[in-house]
Amino acid sequence: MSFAPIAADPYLWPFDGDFRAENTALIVIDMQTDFCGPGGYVDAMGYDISLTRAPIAPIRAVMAAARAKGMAVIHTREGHRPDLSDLPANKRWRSRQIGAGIGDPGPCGKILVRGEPGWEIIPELPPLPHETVLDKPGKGSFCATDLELILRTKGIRNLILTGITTDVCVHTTLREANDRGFECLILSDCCGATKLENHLAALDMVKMQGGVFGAVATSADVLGALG
Ligand code: C5J
Repeated sequence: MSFAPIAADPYLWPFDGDFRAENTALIVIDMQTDFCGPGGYVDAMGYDISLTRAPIAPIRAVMAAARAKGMAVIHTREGHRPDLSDLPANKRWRSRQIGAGIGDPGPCGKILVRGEPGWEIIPELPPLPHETVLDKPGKGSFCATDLELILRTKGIRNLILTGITTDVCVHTTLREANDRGFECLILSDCCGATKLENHLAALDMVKMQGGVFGAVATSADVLGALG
């Protein structure tokens, strides 16, 4: 199934007009309680979770449309093994500086640890049983995961990126994907950051140099294209 290209900024996306359900995936990054729920990691650090919760409703709408068209939906979760053997000492040390030590107990269980309540994907955006859920120990979704193999095996070339946080895990994934030749579109209202300025700056960076990392659009643009 083919779709009309999206009037994204700074170019009509995808670059060559080849936008099909079969060659495109919707990536939903780290919509976990630790990043947008009360008592989670971001909340424990003292940030305003209304910023990281803002994308929930737009993501739900895009996810429903993508599923209806048979597009792959891939979910990621940032988190560490319960024995913390994949948690770099500097990552743990830094998180403790801000009072939310990764691996330490909190209101939602051990922070960013696999299997703990805070690490779960939020109930508003549940993956379907057949959808890929990718566990990653870092910020980028390609580092220490099989994401690239999965995408190449499915014949996916276009990525529509959503999730949190815009400036950290979404941006790292976007950069990793772009360097691997994937054609990326980031949806501005389907992402959020712990600081609004960082969200806006991260979106702006995508558009430099003719679209150095891809292009930016909104959920309405994608919903319009998918019909
Ligand atoms: C962070 C993420 N911010 N999902 N993770 O530590 O962006």
